[in-house]
Amino acid sequence: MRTVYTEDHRLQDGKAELIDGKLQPCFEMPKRAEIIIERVRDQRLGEVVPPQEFGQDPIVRVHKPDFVEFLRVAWGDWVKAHGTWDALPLNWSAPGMRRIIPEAIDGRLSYYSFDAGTPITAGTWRAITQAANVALTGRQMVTAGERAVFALCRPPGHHAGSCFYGGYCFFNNAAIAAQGFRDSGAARVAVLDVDYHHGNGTQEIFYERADVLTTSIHADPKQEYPFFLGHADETGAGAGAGHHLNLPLRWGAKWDVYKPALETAMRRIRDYAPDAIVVSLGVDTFEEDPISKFKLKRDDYSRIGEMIAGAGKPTLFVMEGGYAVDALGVNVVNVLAGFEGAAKS
Ligand code: OKP
Ligand code: ZN
Repeated sequence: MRTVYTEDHRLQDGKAELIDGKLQPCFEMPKRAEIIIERVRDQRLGEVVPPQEFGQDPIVRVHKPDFVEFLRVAWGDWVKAHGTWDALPLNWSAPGMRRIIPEAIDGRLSYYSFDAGTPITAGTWRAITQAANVALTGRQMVTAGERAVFALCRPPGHHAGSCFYGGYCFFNNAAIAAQGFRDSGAARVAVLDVDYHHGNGTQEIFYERADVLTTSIHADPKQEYPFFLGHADETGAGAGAGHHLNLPLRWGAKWDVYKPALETAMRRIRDYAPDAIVVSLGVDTFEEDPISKFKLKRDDYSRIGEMIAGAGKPTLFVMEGGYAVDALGVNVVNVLAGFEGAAKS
């Protein structure tokens, strides 16, 4: 399996996030992707190729133009107002307040975000457009006939919606790729999100559409971030009714409860008969993850890869979360190698 990768991800290197009541060093750090690419190379998973440039057109297919433009200018506007420390929002519009786009940069950060864990920095724009290019390049390779490709995106994307950022995510790389498959001839695309956190952005983007089936296995939003979406009764709306599947699991979930949930998701994906599958690949379900509370082990990731291969569809893996940095390369490559082993047999 080939990997798409660029060192430009290093340009997203935030100083701090607000977590557990403290400003702490960002868990979402450049080291994450570096550990993963090192393991990809050590294990000889396959060739590593750089992304091509696709411009803003495929991004505005899933994100609103005013949101994209905000991200493009946010750092410059922030520096004018406050200097070169990272940009973080401080308050949000509560029910009863109004959604009028503020002029001041502080207000626009608030308007377009949903948490204080996602700093905008000098290199954010380049890093996030390149992460989208990584996903789009992988999409193109799969469309051209590769059985599977790994898009080593960083920063991640699945919390970012049509007009909001948060949860370390700015552009929804997986959604941009899924839309890219549609725009290059795929009639139906399935998204499988195995990150520990609910992919609220991906759900929001495709919620009223039947041409992209979205499925997510994640920590129950009654217990876990992002809290306000990801419940089992959210199944799609309008034309998309019945085309979303949430499989929330309680804190402490081990392979014995994770496996049947993944079987359920894969059954739904098989029934949908998609032309391609996009996997939002988070490995923060790992037992040693510092911000998560599932208990998967290293070998479980090989099984996840095998089960995804069982669908027999062209597959694009898009990197999302995973913060146990030392084990990140092993766990991610276990999924990919597990997939390849099963795809061959
Ligand atoms: C991004 B991805 C948990 C605080 C959560 C944000 C987590 C973003 C995860 N105590 N802070 O889904 O891996
Ligand atoms: Zn996550």
